[in-house]
Amino acid sequence: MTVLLAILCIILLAIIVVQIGRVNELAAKIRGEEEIQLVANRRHGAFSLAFMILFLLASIISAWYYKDTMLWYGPHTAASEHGGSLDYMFNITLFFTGIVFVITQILLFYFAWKYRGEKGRKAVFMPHDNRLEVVWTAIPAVVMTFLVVGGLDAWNEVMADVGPDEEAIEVEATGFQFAWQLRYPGPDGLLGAKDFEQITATNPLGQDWTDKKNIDDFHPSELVLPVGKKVRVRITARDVLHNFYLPHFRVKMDAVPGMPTYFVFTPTITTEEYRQRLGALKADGTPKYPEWHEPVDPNDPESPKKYENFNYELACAELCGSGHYAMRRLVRIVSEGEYEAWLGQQQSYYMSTIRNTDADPWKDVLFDSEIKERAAEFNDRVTKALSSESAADKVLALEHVSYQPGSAELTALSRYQLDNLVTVMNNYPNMVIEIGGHTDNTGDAAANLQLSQERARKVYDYLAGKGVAGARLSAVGYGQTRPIDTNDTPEGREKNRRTEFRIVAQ
Ligand SMILES: [Cu+2]
Repeated sequence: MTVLLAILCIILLAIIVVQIGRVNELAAKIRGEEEIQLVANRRHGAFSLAFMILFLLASIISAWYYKDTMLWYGPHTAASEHGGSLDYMFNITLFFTGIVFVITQILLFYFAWKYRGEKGRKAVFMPHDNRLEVVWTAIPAVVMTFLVVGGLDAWNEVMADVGPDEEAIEVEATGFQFAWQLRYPGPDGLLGAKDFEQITATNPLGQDWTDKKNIDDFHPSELVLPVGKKVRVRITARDVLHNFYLPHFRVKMDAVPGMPTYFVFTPTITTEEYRQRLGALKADGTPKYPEWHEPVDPNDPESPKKYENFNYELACAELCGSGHYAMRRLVRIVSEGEYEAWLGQQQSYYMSTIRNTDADPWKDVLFDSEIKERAAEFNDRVTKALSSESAADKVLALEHVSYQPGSAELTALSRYQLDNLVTVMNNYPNMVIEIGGHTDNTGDAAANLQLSQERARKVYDYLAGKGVAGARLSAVGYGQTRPIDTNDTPEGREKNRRTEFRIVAQ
C-alpha cells in the first residue's frame, strides 16, 4: 500500500514539474525570452550573495565551535618544548590563509552578483595589466617567503639531533603489523645491538645477546617518560612503513624498514597536569571545557569524568594494514621521582625470557647482579634456618652446586654458592655442618652411594681449601636412599640428585 502511494506521489510530482515547465513556456511566450532571462539572472545573483553570507558564517561558527578540539589551540597547545614553534607556524599560516580565504570568497560571490547579466551591459575586454600582475605576484611571494623562512627555522629547531655533550634518554620504538615494540636501555643507558636475522618468536627485535648492552634492555608495554628531560626516540620498522606519532607532543616521524630514523623532544607537561588543564574551571566555577566533564560511560553518571581518564597516546600515522588501529599505545609523562620508581620495577627482557634458555650465550657465566642476588637469598635462608627450632629446617639445599654428569667434578658455576657457604661459615664461627650427597635411583645403588660420597667430599675439600676448619665439616654420601621426590619422572629425579648441608651445631 505504502509502495503504491509512494509511486502515485512520484507520478504526481512529475506531472507538477512538467506542468510548471509548460506554464513557464507560456509565460515566456507572453512576456518574451529576454525578460525571463533577466529575472533569472537577478535571482541567481541574490542567491550568490545569500550563499556567501551563510557559507562564511558557517565557516566561522564551526571553526569557533570546534576550536578547543584543534591540536594547536586552547587545552591542546603543545606538551613539548619544540611543539610551541610548530603551533606558532599553524597559527601564522591560518592567519594569512584565513584572510585570503575570506577575501576571495567575498569577491567570488559578490562579483557573481554585481556583474550579473543586465540589459545593455557588456563585459570589459582587458588583455593585460602590468600593475595587477605585479600586485598578485608580489603579495603571495612576500607572504610565502615569510612562511617558508619561519617554517625552515622551526624545522631546524625541531629536527636537531642530540649534541655530543648533551644528556638525553634514548628509547627505541619499532613498528610492526600491528603494534609498537618499545625498548629502553636499562641501567647502563645504552641500547644493545640488533640484527634482523636474529628475529625469532622470543626475540622480537633481533637483539644480539652476545652484546652485553642488551642484557638490561627492557620492553615495556607503555611509553613512560619523565617531564622536562630530553628524549631521543630511535624509530625503526620491522615489516612495512609505519609512522611514530605523538600528537600532543607534535612528534611525527616515519618508521622505515631498514633505515632507522629518530626524533628528539622534551615533554613539558605531565599526564596529570594535562588532565587538570582539560578539567579546568572558569572563575565562576563552571567547566572551561564542558565536553571533558562528561562521564566516560554515558550510561553511568557516576563513572569518572573524561578529563580524569585522559591519556597521551602513541599512534601509527601510516595506514599500514587492516589492524592499523591496534598500534595505539599509552604514553605517560611523570615526574622524575615517579620515573625512577617505574624504571626500578621494569624487568630486563633478557633476564625474564632468554636467560638460561638455548638462545642464551651466557649460560656458563654468572652476572654480578645474579651473584649478589643469590648471595643475599642464601644468607636469608641460613638466617632463617639458624633461628628455626625444627630439625627439618636445618637442612639446606645447595641448589646451584652441580657436577659433571656421572662424575664428582664440580661445574664451573658451583663455586659461587660454595663461596656463599664459606662466607656463612666465617660469619658464624660456631657453626658445624654435615655435607650430604644424594643421587636418583638410576644405575647401580652401590655406585650411586660411592658417587654421592665422592661428591660430598668434593664440597668438603672445596670448603676446607677456603680455610674452613675440618673439625666443623663432615661429608656423607647417602646415594639413592633419601629421595625428596619421585624417581619416576625426569623432574623428580633431577630434584633427588642434590647436594645439601645440615646445620649440626651453631
Ligand atoms: Cu603502522
